[in-house]
Amino acid sequence: MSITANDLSQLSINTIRTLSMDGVEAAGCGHPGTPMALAPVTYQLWSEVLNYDPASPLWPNRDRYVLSCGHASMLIYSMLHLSGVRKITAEGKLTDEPSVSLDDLRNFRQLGSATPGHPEFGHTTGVETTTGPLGQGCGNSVGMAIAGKWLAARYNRPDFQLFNYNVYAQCSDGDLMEGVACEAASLAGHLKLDNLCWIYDDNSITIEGRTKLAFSEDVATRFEGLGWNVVRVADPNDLGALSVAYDAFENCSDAPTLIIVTTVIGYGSPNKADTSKAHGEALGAEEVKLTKEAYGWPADAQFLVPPEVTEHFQNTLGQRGSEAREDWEDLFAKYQKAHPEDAKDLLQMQRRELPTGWDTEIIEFPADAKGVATRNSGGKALNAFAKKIPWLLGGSADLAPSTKTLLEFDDTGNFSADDYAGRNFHFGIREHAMAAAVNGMALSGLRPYGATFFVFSDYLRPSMRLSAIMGIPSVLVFTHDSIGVGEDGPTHQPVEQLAAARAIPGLVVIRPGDANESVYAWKAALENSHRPTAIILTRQNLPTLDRTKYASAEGTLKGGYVLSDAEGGKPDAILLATGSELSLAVAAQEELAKSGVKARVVSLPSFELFDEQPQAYQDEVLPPEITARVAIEAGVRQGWDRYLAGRGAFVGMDGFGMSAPFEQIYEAVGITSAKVVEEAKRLVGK
Ligand SMILES: Cc1ncc(C[n+]2csc(CCOP(=O)(O)OP(=O)(O)O)c2C)c(N)n1
Ligand SMILES: [Mg+2]
Repeated sequence: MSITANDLSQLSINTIRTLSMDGVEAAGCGHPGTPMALAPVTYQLWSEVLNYDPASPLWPNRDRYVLSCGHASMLIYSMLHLSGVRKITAEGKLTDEPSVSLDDLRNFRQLGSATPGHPEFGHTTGVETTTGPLGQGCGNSVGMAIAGKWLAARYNRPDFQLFNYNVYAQCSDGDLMEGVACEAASLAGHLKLDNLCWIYDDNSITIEGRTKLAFSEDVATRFEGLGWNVVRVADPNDLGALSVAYDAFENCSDAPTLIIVTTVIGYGSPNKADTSKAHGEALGAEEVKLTKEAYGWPADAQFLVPPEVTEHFQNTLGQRGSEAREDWEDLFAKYQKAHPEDAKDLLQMQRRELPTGWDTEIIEFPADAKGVATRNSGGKALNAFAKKIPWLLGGSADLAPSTKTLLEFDDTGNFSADDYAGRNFHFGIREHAMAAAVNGMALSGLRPYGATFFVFSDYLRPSMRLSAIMGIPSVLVFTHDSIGVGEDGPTHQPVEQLAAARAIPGLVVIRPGDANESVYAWKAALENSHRPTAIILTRQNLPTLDRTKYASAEGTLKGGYVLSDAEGGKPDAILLATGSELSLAVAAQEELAKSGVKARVVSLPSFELFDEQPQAYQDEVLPPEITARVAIEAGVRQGWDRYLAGRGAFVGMDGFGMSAPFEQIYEAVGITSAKVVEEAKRLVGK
C-alpha cells in the first residue's frame, strides 16, 4: 500500500509516526516501531472516540487512556502534544502551557523533560498512570473501570449521569503474556466491566523475536473464556474497521471488550523485518529518511508538525471534549444544588481530602493482658474510619475472614456485577491484580485498600512499588505478619518481607505493637494522601498495653516513641521493637530492672515516619550517647543497623521459620525476653 498524506487523517497519522521516529532518533534509544504501527489505532481513538478535553485534563468524567505498553511512550507524548493537552502544575494549577511541548519531544528521555523513557503519572499531565512494567497498566485500567462503575452507582441520580466514562488501555504481546494482566482480565470479565476496552497490538513480535518462540495460545479464545467481548481488526490502517470495532465496544453492555488489532511493527520502514530495529533502538538516520519517503513525508524534516494536524485534533477531540466537559460542569452545578452533600464528597475526592471530622473520634482499646490480634483491632479501626469516609473501600484476595478487612456496618454491600455500589471487594486469589486495581482506584480519587497475608506481598510487589513511584494513597493491609503465624509453617511466615517493604522508597510501612497502635496506623495511612502505606498486622493476640502506665499510642504517628522510660529518665540501655515483639521488650525491661539495668523501651512501628521527624526528636527518643541498644523483631536484621549505634544487638530471624504452635517457634529461634535481657546485660557490661 502506498502511503500518501492526502487527507487530514493520514497526515495526522504520519505526524504521530514521524514524531515518534524523530524522538527516538534524537534520544538514541527507545522503541519507535510500536508507535509507528499503532499510530492509526491511536489516532482513530483520540480523534473519533475519546471523551477528553485537552484544555481540562482532570475533568472527572473524562475517558481514561492508558498506554500499558509504556515502552511505546513516544506514542502518548505525540498524542499529548498534537492534541494540545495543557499542563497542570505540581500544585494542581491548570496553565496555558502545553503538557508536552515540541522541545519536550526533542528532549525525549532527557533530564527534566516532560518526556521520560516511560510515561510517568504526576510528571506529565495527561499520563493517567505510570507504565513500563508490562501488564501493570492493564491492571490499573481495571481499577479505573471499577472506580467508574462505583462512582456511577453511588453518585449518579435520575437526571444526573455524572459518571459514565470509559477506560481504554493499549496493550502489547508482553502485556498479555504477563500474569497480572490475565488476573486483571479475569476479574474484569467476572465483574462485567463494560466500560473497559483493551486494544491489543497483535504484532507477533517481542524483544527476542517472533512470539511463536514463547507464545502460541489463542488470545481471542482465552478472553472469550474470561467473559470478554472480543473484536478483531485485520488491518490497523483501515480506519473504517477501527471505527466498527470501537462501536462494538460502545454497544456492548455486559462485558469488557478486547479489540485485537493485527499490526506490523515499524510499519512503513523498509527494514521492518529487522526486529531489533523496532525494539529499544533508534532506526538510524538513513532508515528514518527512507521511511519518511515511504510515508510521503519530507525526508529531511524533523519534528515536523503541520498546523492542520493540531487544528484537526482541536476540531475533533478538542471540540467534542470541551462540549462534553462544559455540559458536565453545568450538570454538576445543578447537582451541587440538588445533592450538596454528595457534591461535596466528589470535590473532596478530587482534592484527595477526607471528610471534615473523619478523625475526631479515635477508638480506644482498654488495657488487656490477654489482648487482641492487631488484625482484629486493625479491622475495627478500619470500620470506624470507613463509617466516616464514604469512599474508603476495598477488600481482600480471598482472605477477608482472616485479614478482618470486611466493612461490616450498614449499607456497605459487596461490589459485584449486580451491585456496583458495594464497598466490599472480592478480588479473588489474584494478589497482583488486586494491588494493580487498587492503584487504578486510587488514581480515580477513591481511597482503596487491598489485603492479604504479608508473605504474599511478594506476589504484588511490582504494583506496590509503582504506587510509591506514583505517590498515590493505595493502602495494603498485610496480616499474618511473622513466625507468629505458627502452624502454617515457613511458607506462610514472612521473614524478609518487612525489610523488602521498607526498601521501597516512599512506601510507609507500619507494624503496630498493640491494638491502640493499630488504630493510629490506620490514621497515619489515611493521612498519607500522596503516598502509599502498608499496614502489617498479627494473626496472634498481643497484650493491649495500659496506656495510663505507658505513653499514648498516638506516638505511632511519629513512627517511633518512648513507650516506657527507665526510671529517672537516664537509661543504660534502649530496647527497640515493633509489632508482636513490643511486649517482649516491655517484659525484658521489667526483668532488667530487677538486675539494676535501667532500660528504655522504644516502640518503632514505622521507620519511614520516624526518619522524617526532626533530628532533635529522633535524638530525644534515641539519644546518640546511649549505644547499648537491642532491637527485637521477628524478621531479618536488614535495615535495623541504623538504629543500633554501631554496636547494638539484634534479636530476630536469620533463617526461615517452622511449623509449630507460635510460642514454641519463638522459643526455638530465640526471640524471647530472656534473650533480650541477656543481650542488654552484655552490652552494658553486667
Ligand atoms: C514486566 C516487564 N518485563 C520485561 C520488560 C522489558 N520489555 C520491554 S518491551 C518488552 C517486550 C516487547 O514486546 P511487546 O510487549 O510485544 O511489545 P512490542 O515490541 O511488540 O511493542 C520487554 C520484554 C518490561 N518492560 N516489563
Ligand atoms: Mg509485540
